[in-house]
Amino acid sequence: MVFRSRIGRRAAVASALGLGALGLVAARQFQEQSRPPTGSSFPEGFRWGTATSAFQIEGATHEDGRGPSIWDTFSNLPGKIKGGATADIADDHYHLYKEDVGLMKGLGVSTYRFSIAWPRLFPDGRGPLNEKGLAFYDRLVDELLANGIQPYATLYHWDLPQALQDRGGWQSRDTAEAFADYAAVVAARLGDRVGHFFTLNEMRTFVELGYGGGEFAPGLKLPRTGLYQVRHNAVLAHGLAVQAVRARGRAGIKIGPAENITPAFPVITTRRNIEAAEIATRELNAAYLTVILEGRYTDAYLKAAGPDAPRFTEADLKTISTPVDYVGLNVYGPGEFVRARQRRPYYAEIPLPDSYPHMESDWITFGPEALYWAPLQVTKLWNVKEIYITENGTSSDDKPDANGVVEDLDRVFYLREYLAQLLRAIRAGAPVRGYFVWSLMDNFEWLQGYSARFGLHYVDFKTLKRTPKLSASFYRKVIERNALV
Ligand code: IFM
Repeated sequence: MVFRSRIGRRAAVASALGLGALGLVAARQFQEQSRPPTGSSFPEGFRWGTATSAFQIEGATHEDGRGPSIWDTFSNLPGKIKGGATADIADDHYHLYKEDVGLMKGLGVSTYRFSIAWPRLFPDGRGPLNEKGLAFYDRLVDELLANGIQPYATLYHWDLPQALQDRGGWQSRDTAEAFADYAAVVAARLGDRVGHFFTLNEMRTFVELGYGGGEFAPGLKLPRTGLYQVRHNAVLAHGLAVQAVRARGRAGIKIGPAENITPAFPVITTRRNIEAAEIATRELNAAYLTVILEGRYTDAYLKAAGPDAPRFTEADLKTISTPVDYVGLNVYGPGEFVRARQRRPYYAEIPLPDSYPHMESDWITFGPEALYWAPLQVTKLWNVKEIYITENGTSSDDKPDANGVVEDLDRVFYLREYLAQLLRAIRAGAPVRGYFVWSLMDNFEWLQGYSARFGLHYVDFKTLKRTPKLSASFYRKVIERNALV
């Protein structure tokens, strides 16, 4: 069949599907869903990068005056981490950072997202700055810039100074204030060269697992009231840090959150289901992105909290929703599938079965459309003008073969499928400015220790030798052409 015009095409699809005039909308959505992106180029100036975090790669946990973090304490408890691993050496990036910047150069990335270890700068959480700790980030930033790579720094990637946990941790509002003081110092000292910051990485993960389920550091299982308050303190810390960085950094400095959004997918892309998925995404993220971007907790969130709702003031909500320059999204897979329904909450969740296809790490459900729906929903729900995909990737267990080649086809295909959906989102109007693969190299993967490998580079943890995997050459080509290959 030859379609002569877009309208003609829609009408033809509608009629082929047996739909009347009202079916035109559905038919258009049907077409949009099934149409692959035409052309494969990303927008000019699109930022390609890789991401890491301090605790997962740096090692040198006792060096140059660094204080212990909650993850040092936790990972040293027997039975917490697979194989009894600790991050004392990790990738030894603290000493090998020049080599690692070389790996980035090899990929051709224009940006690098790393995190700053709060306990390196303030071993006690507050108090005098440890200059030696800061000097490491001076060296790293200078090395990146000398190689033409723009640093994007995350202020908190879960390594809370143990001293602060001992004084109440994220259960206490003081921690949010201490975080802002630390952020101000970072902005004042690194902000002349670092133009982009992220506040807290994945609030949902460190709060829910660290203070709710107890699986992550500091290993607490707080009652509901405590957990609601920790969530509030985390978003408050985000808002206070945005203000502190703006107050102390140079003019034009940019900052936003890096959150692992839980995106809801429409089970079938009818208009009603698409709208239901947006409503669901807003509710599923009520404690984090929603309150940050709206300055209020949703009615449903407060109703569900009941007497356990956090204590907060109007002033807190204003601080939490201080306008951000962009939103960072860590996206690995679908959150929930939803279908529209006529009565509140106007959506029905269809939980993913345990047997839903997943990658080597079972929590990474394979759902490339997450990179379509998440940025589009964030754009539409909150009128966000700039988005970064601050993490996306998968683990795989591929090892070097006899010729030293690491053929991580799973990762290559995963990245390709997800990037195709990201391109679709950009075509549909999502203002995505950059993308960071998690991760530059294999590293300390929290509870999994060194057994889950997310890197584009294979790391032999005995010799610390880094070897580019097949996915590194795939990514290099994508970057070189600024297009899917
Ligand atoms: O390694 C983690 C990272 O620290 C936070 N986001 C998910 C990654 C893979 O599990």
